[in-house]
Amino acid sequence: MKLIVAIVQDEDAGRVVSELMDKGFGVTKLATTGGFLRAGNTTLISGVEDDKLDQVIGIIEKICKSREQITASTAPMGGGAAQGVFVPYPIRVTVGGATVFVLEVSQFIKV
Ligand code: 2BA
Repeated sequence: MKLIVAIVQDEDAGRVVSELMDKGFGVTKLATTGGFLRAGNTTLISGVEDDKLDQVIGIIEKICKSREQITASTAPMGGGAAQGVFVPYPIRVTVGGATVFVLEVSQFIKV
């Protein structure tokens, strides 16, 4: 058995959950925050039998689109009086698709 941990964009999460549920997979949705953008994203966890792994990854791949986001970055100004002054400026980053980790499950227990 595998545990899939998929970090997806909030916009895609609802559709991924619906499709996984429709196909009979269990899934848990967690509200998370990305370390770089400090913006909300969604982490989905799903335990699946080994032979279903490709099917679940296929669903995530099909629904999750990469998008460009504008975020504020800072760079120090030049020398002189401006030295040490940080000015925010917009930068464009491409955010996943989905970032997916697949972990081996040693035990699956429901009590
Ligand atoms: P964030 O950390 O908010 O990152 C959002 C996007 O910003 C990233 O998209 C990437 O395109 C860009 N980015 C991240 N760090 C950067 C840096 N140091 N310099 C320039 N651009 C940078 P994705 O790679 O698609 O990641 C989307 C989200 O997936 C991340 O949100 C984070 O929550 C998670 N993630 C990505 N890699 C991870 C990892 N190795 N471990 C745990 N979580 C990860």
